[in-house]
Amino acid sequence: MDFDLNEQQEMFTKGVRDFARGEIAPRCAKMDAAGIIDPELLDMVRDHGFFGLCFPETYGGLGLDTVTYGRVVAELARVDAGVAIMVSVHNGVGSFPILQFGSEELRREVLPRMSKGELASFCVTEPGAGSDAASMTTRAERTETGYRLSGEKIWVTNGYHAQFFVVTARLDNEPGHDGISAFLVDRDTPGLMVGAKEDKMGLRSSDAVSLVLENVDVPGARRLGEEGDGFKIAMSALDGGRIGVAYQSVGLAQACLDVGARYAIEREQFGKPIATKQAIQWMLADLATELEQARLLADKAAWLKDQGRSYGREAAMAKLAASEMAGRAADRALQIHGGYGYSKDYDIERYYRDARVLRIYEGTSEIQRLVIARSVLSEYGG
Ligand code: COS
Repeated sequence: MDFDLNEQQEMFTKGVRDFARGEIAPRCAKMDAAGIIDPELLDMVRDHGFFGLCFPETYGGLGLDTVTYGRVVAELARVDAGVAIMVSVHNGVGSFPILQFGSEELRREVLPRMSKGELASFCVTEPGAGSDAASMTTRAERTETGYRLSGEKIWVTNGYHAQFFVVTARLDNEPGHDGISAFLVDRDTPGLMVGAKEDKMGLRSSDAVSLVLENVDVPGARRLGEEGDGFKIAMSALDGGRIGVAYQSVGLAQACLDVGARYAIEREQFGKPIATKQAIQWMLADLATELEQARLLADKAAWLKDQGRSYGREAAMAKLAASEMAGRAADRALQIHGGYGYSKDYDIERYYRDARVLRIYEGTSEIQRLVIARSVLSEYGG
């Protein structure tokens, strides 16, 4: 067993760390206040190839393995978790359905454009269909040339900038999971309306919008997989997406450890740095230990994916453990800061807000437990 990254992975990770510190860090506070990514930074992210991390080189991407990709997401999240989720959604749930289930012709048409920075998004959640994704009501009906889609999607990450929307819809009112199909919809398709951005508590450099589809005509060639495959496509995309969120959580928790430890060393009370107090040391020790546990779980899930082995259960475990850990990490690091941590003058205030959604999106902690429990019970005949 080898826990070291190879030389290329190390180099790549260091390059991303330097980019994040040099270009993203100076912009974080402003982007958080404005609730939007700095357009200049978006161009830089695009030019540096962050939107083609996981695509094979034949489609213009960098062809990274999942472990390296995870390190990239973590390094971004260590500086700005919003930028990290933008990159992660694009490379994960936004493009995986095309890479895995699109026709070769569609892949050749679309993936090079995505690699160059035309953003992708994933549209499953609806006002009445959150954790129970299969209860979606967005409709698709067959036409002479393909399909016509109508309905509403919400919490579409990247939707404000996206050119491509992976949309799931119920075909011909067929009930159940098998009634759902998946489609790739271009932004400029008549009838597709991108709604206002959510005014979110955290991850404010990343956008999430609602999407209204009114008689949106989609060519048959833009269906992903077979008719009725949409639910499974969405679920398998989420398996990979959850690895991305696990690494995002690891990166954010690392940021909490960074600022918590530094503050503890600098801050003096009772005549000494608070880092000399056991109460503070134990918080840092627990944070560092849990962070390491979560990183190992994320690496295991990513490694399984790279081996072409089944990874849904491990992805759910990694997402559950890492997102819950990031919440505790932010809470501990804020506690170490005392009253100052409650002020916007310190990064920990943003980390605390950013950490909260990790336990919710791409499947709540409760859904991860459900996925894990079903997998465990099935081993015992349950
Ligand atoms: N990959 C491939 N297929 C999968 C799958 C996966 N990860 N998970 C389930 N399926 C298949 C099942 O095998 C089943 O197939 P068959 O009908 O052929 O047996 C089918 O999909 C239905 O599965 P299941 O019965 O488990 O579906 P449920 O309605 O019970 O839903 C949960 C399962 C709750 C796990 C699912 O709805 C879920 O993940 N919800 C959370 C959604 C989410 O994460 N939303 C966030 C969106 S991004 S912000």
